[in-house]
Amino acid sequence: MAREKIYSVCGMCTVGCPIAVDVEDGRVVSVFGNPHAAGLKGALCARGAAGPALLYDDERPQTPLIRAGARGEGKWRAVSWNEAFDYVAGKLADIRAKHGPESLLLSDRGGPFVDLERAFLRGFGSPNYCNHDAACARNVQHAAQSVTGGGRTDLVYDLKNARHVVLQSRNILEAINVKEVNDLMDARDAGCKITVVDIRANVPGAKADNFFLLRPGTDYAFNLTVINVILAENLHDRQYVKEWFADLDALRAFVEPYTPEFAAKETGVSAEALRQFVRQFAKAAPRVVWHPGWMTARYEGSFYVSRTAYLINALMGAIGAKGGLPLACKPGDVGRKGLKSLQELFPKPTARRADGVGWAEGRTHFDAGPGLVNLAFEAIGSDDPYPIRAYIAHRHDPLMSFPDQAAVKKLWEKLELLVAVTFSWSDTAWNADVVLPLSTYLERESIIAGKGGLKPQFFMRRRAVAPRFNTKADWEIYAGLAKRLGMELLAVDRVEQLWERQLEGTGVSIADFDAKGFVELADKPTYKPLSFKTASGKIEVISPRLEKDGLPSLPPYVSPRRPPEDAFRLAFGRCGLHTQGHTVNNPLLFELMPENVLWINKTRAKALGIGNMDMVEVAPAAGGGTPGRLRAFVTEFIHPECVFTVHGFGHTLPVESRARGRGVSDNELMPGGFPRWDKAGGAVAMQENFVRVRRVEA
Ligand SMILES: Nc1nc2c(c(=O)[nH]1)N[C@H]1C(S)=C(S)[C@@H](COP(=O)(O)OP(=O)(O)OC[C@H]3O[C@@H](n4cnc5c(=O)[nH]c(N)nc54)[C@H](O)[C@@H]3O)O[C@H]1N2
Ligand SMILES: Nc1nc2c(c(=O)[nH]1)N[C@H]1C(S)=C(S)[C@@H](COP(=O)(O)OP(=O)(O)OC[C@H]3O[C@@H](n4cnc5c(=O)[nH]c(N)nc54)[C@H](O)[C@@H]3O)O[C@H]1N2
Ligand code: SF4
Ligand SMILES: [Mo]
Repeated sequence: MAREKIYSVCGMCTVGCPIAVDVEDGRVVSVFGNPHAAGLKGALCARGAAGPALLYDDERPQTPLIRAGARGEGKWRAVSWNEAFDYVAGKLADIRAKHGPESLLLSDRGGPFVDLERAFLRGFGSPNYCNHDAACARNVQHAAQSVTGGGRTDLVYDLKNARHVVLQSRNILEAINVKEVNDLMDARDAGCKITVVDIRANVPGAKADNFFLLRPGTDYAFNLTVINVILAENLHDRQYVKEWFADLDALRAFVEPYTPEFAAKETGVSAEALRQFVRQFAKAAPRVVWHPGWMTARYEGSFYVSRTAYLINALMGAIGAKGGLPLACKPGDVGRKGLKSLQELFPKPTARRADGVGWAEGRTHFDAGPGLVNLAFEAIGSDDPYPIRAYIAHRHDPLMSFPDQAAVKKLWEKLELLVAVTFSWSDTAWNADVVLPLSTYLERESIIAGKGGLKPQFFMRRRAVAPRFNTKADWEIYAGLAKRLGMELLAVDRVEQLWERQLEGTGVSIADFDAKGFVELADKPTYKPLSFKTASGKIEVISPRLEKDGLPSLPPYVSPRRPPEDAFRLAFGRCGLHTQGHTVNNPLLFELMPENVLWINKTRAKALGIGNMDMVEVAPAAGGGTPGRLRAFVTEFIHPECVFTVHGFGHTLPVESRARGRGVSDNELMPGGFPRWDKAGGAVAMQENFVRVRRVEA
């Protein structure tokens, strides 16, 4: 029997944990956490362990497909790769000739490997690269930039060395990054306190020293009050603040009215409990982390919740501190060279971005890198500032991840070419003109990726087994298109050609990845000295970038709208067993969790005659959308003003025999929700929707 152990990278979510894959006679028998990866402890989450079930599932696109009926009708013509490449490249060339290279939009899932598709887009001549983040963490990214000048991943959450961690809208034990979970649990064993601020008792709530059940949407009032108490009681790090704050007085004056008594009325948290908590928290400074959140595409004001979280960290002296949020090192910070960018093989496109990010009025403060894909979709619909006629959704499922499918499909009607590059079926793939099936992560290699942190590193995804079907790796897909579009530099035959180019000048060779699957660029953690890339070189309470776009740095708190008396605000989040919408049909994970349930407050349920596990119908309070049916989970541990469900269910595709018809899609309960977004943070605001719930016969 031929046995092999292959070091690679998990692809069941975008965290990308290092894995060790056991292969016997060309078959994957198990996947574990890479034992060499510090902090992982050889573990993976349930989704990571279910990777082989994805590989050996037949319910995924198995060969390139070209649409034979209307969009979304499900009629396909199976074609060879040659035909698929000729078709897509031919269409792209026509569209470029008619509308210019900027008429191509490409969006992806973000993450460590995006340099490849970005290089393709740039080689084609288009500036219109977007990632999914307008439905995820853009508010955090922009909040970090407005306070510190750097992005959210330029700071590390040093959970392992922390003494108090606040999880505000951060479900760290269910919305999993394995190393973070291990680090936090180690810290807790060593006495670290955990405070959870949430609208329901999530799993972290069960491990918390303090748990605050907030009225949904009042986090900003909570944070302003925390700042008020810190400053009123002189609990801040005075030395740090003197050195690193550009304008503390502005903050002091602004928070004055936000007393604990004010917060009590808004948030439901008692004034005394809040005061006690702030004192306890400040005692642990600077080894504290006030988590600025991750999935924050929730409210029209979520940006300011995140922004004040960063300001609280700064007041504690935690930004830059061990056990707080130290600065992430890049290769250059530890005397090494970074990977050579593939994008830079091609000249920068000259056209301005279609989403207006970086140049249009009100959008100059946004980070141009991955733009805002929701605004790019609006540009497709309006032809403003110019026509977009081709769109490649590269491992991205916008129809499942933005509110109101019908609204998004309508915007896409003008597209002459819609291509989905994906390893599983998705609503977006089903509605595409061409499906280019990607090999699963166990059947493909990726370009080399770099990761910043206290110990920056390079890591490599290797192919564990040959593809089971007629699918390809992403580098093979873009090489196939590049060949036909005259982009020689990407038209490679072997992945090593790309790897060698990436490693040029770094002093690292391909063989160096053999031992562990990754190469660390430093021997020990480096805590970099503080510096900020803001205009003042300091922490900025007043952000010139925001003000220039006519946006307040700190707007007065506005109480969130209350739902009509018989309705609820719709809240959502993660569970430990699934990734977004794309694992529901995984045979193993489906068995463990086939559908979502609706969390509903006990008192409210009683008034509606709803008992635990009763079947209920949930429908948009304003009408429209697609009402759905699911079981009620009746509990006192959710705020009465909202109901909650896990995102990603309610699949309708006939090609997913398990997931189809199980549970409810939260996105379809948000009719008219697509154009609602946070003007300061850039993300869509998906928790601004109200629903009604009634009991129905099972
Ligand atoms: N209503 C509501 N909407 C939400 C959310 C919510 O909680 N509620 N969550 C939001 C958040 S936080 C996010 S990040 C977005 C997510 O939305 P998306 O960014 O669209 O992410 P996925 O659902 O992970 O879809 C990625 C698609 O790419 C395919 N794929 C191809 N290759 C790979 C691979 O190597 N790895 C992975 N993981 N996928 C691959 C998957 O099969 C899937 O179809 O949705 C957002 N939308
Ligand atoms: N298992 C698993 N892990 C994942 C993912 C996955 O799909 N599955 N997805 C990954 C991705 S893409 C992301 S973005 C992250 C998401 O990571 P998180 O953002 O941490 O995860 P969520 O569960 O979406 O939401 C966090 C918490 O916010 C709470 N919440 C909702 N509304 C409010 C509010 O108004 N105020 C407060 N204070 N809390 C509120 C929810 O109840 C939930 O407990 O997880 C990542 N990890
Ligand atoms: S958190 Fe889980 S699914 Fe995500 S990369 Fe790590 S093991 Fe894989
Ligand atoms: Mo996300």
